[in-house]
Amino acid sequence: MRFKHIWIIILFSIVLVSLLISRMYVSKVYAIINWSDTLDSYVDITTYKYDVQNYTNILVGKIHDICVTFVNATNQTSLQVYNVTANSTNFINIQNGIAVTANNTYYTLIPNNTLSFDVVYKQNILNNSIINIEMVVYKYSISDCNRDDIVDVFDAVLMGTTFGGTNVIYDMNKDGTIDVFDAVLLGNHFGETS
Ligand SMILES: [Ca+2]
Ligand SMILES: [Ca+2]
Repeated sequence: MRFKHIWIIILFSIVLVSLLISRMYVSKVYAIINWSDTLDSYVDITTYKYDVQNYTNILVGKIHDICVTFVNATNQTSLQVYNVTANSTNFINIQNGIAVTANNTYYTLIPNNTLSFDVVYKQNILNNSIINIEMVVYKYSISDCNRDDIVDVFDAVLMGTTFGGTNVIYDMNKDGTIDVFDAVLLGNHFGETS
């Protein structure tokens, strides 16, 4: 009898997790921003701030997920190493014109957060070169944990399973803890779309 109950719970959990995963990340594009940085001739310069690009989330009650993509670099043979950073987080490493890590990275930008980009590391750049970065910005309700563009019971379940944790996606009021205040906020935003 007890085994039967365990199997029912396991089956129920598998179905619930499958449903949650299948409903995640329905893309809702808010904006596409292209950034080009023209570089001058430098040789073995290891730290250099240049032409910073900023993007700020000013939407109250909304979050932005930003996907950053390295598009291409012209005059590739002159590009040895680039590091692209955002809020001090290293985003993309590029070697010889090819992104080697962290391309198509998602970054969650909460209200009043600013995303900044710049190339901060260059090496053996012999001629003028251009680096192209594409930012795809998505907009969601601050309580839409699974990013399917509706705040509903699936978001409540996700928040419940992360209760006591610190993950910024499930921490709806962005105070560093997932607790009863987030549950109240989810209640206030229930049924909301982007
Ligand atoms: Ca949702
Ligand atoms: Ca919280």
